[in-house]
Amino acid sequence: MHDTRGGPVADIEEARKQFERIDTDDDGFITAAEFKTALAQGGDWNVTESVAEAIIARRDLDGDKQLSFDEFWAHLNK
Ligand SMILES: [Ca+2]
Ligand SMILES: [Ca+2]
Repeated sequence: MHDTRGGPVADIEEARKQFERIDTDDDGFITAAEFKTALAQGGDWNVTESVAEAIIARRDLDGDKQLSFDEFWAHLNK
């Protein structure tokens, strides 16, 4: 655990909650299907699975086609 104070960084607790909301099967990875569902629930019904895959691919650092929390978090901190 890091405890770095004094920088305007995103809140890791909030990020964790958001990640867990998207990761509906709780396996610790966000797939394109889970991401698409989350966006649809947020009102973005235009997102198709291939769009979700493209978004995942941009954030996917290790190329496994899923987002780990580290990848999700790294993206938030860009
Ligand atoms: Ca999952
Ligand atoms: Ca990945």
